[in-house]
Amino acid sequence: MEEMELKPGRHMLYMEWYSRDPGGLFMRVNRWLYSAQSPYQRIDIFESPFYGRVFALDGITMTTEIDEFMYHEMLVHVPMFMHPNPKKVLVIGGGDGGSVREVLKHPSVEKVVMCEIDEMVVRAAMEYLPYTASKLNDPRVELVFEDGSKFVRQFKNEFDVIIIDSTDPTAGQGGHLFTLEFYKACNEALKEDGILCAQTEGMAYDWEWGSTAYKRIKANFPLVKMYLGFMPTYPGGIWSYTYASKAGWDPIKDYNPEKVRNFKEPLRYYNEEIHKAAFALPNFVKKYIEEE
Ligand code: AAT
Repeated sequence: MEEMELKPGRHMLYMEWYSRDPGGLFMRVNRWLYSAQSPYQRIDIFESPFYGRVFALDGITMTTEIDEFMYHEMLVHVPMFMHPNPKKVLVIGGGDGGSVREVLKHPSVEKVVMCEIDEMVVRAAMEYLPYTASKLNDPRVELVFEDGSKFVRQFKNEFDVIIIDSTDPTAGQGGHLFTLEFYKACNEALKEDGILCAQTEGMAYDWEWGSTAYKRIKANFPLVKMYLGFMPTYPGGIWSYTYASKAGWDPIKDYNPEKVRNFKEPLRYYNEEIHKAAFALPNFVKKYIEEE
């Protein structure tokens, strides 16, 4: 049977309920592309007239095609530009491939290990999110399907940069990637001048998790700074990330914008000004992450 063109105006809706139940996000759905229950979580991918393809785990939006670049560029380029010569990178989580795609824009990178717990997420992304997953077949990429909190423990002094692209601590297996022990193991898996960067939730709704993650990272590294970036389809619209340096490199004082100015790959969000501005925190966020 020939497929009929779908007319606009009579769409289905997708709704995400935010934690604390204040309300949430809804989007028009044009057509559903994929739904499956993996051993870890429910996976859905649908097509929306405005947001493009949307990927959700257990009903929580992970990426949409219109704004995934904002999240992935901010999570990846801040640590990658802070490191003078990142060769070996570990991405934990990030099954859609967006973080790996951004890491590989850096010419110094020789190897990226991506440790994602759910192989079904990666297979679905390769089929239905071709741009986000576009670099997962690159020969420099090694895919590992395992709980990142266990996997990282086998390494000592191994990686230049570790990127934690995890689900929310309250969803699926994401909680393992927010513990004090996990951040300690990440510290040990990094080389002496290694850098860690983690997504640390939205400070508008999930400030307890944001501040807990920040404090736990701070307990394991000599220099730790939270920064923020726009992310329209995540709760609150502004997302937090936490940068940590084992050698104590400050993301403002020790930043070398030359590397950014000479960068050959086009970027749509990150630039020299954004790098500096992102570390300026609103008072309410500063208050949440203050030490007791
Ligand atoms: N770049 C996409 C954004 C994500 S996806 C996070 C990924 O982390 C998921 O594919 C999930 O399967 C994986 N994951 C969860 N727990 C673990 C674990 N213990 N080990 C390895 N991988 C894991 C994140 C968006 C977050 C913000 C949403 N509000």
